[in-house]
Amino acid sequence: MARVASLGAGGVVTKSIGLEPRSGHPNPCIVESQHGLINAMGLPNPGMEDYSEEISEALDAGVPVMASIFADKPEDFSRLAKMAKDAGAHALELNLSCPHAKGLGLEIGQDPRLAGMIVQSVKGAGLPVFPKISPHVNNLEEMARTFEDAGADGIVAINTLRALAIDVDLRAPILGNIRGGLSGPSVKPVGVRMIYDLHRLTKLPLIGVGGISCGRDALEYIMAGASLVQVGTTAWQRGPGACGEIACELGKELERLGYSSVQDAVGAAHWLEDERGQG
Ligand code: RRO
Repeated sequence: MARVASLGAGGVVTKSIGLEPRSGHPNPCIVESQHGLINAMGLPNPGMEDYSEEISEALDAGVPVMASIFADKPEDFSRLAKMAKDAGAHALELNLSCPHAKGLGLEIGQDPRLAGMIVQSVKGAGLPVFPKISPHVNNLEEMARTFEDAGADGIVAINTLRALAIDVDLRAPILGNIRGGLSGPSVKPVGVRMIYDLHRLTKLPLIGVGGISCGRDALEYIMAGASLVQVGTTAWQRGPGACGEIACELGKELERLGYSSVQDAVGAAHWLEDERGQG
């Protein structure tokens, strides 16, 4: 995280952290294909107590650190939120969207009542709260309203898409967990569509993520309605300098189009639908 920040990222998000150490799913847990990356990591992490040290180190880089947390019930989310705050995190991302973890992530993030309770349960820590939602959520309007009512400070979209890869010689699925989540350039249109729809449903700030590999990709998310973007797969593939490079390219794209800040471009692509009166 510190290296990514020193190479130009404006902030960092941790791997999702739970209360207890967790080894994750069995190998193989990542497959690369021409369509992107399919992972079934299974939320491996050393638990919040140990991870707090990594958060402290990341803070030395001087950029905002967002702690991503996961649990299966509101009380545990609440404990994690307090621990993340004590470790110095500046904001919380709630993982309500990992597509391949039993009883966690997407399995709880599709239930608006539970998702709302989880958001409420972490507010006591006093940090800004950003639930991260799945592209498989099909009650987007209800979820957006739930997050607003529960006091979320913004929404992150999207997590990976449920996916599977088969080795035809072995006649078997490749991933140890069989099912995984697809990320990389091929998911970008799905993410841009979700941010676009969310922008029309809520005034909450939006964080766009999914398939961003250059400044132009970032600007697509921004014009759809995101005020901040995250980069995952590209940084994994190209190395820790990718975020700084994308930020540089974004600056040039904004200048080329006559924008003086990211804020000026947020939601810039909505005029067409507004004009048609289909908003
Ligand atoms: O660790 C994972 O397997 C994982 C997580 Br926490 C997530 O949110 N999304 C994903 O594709 N993989």
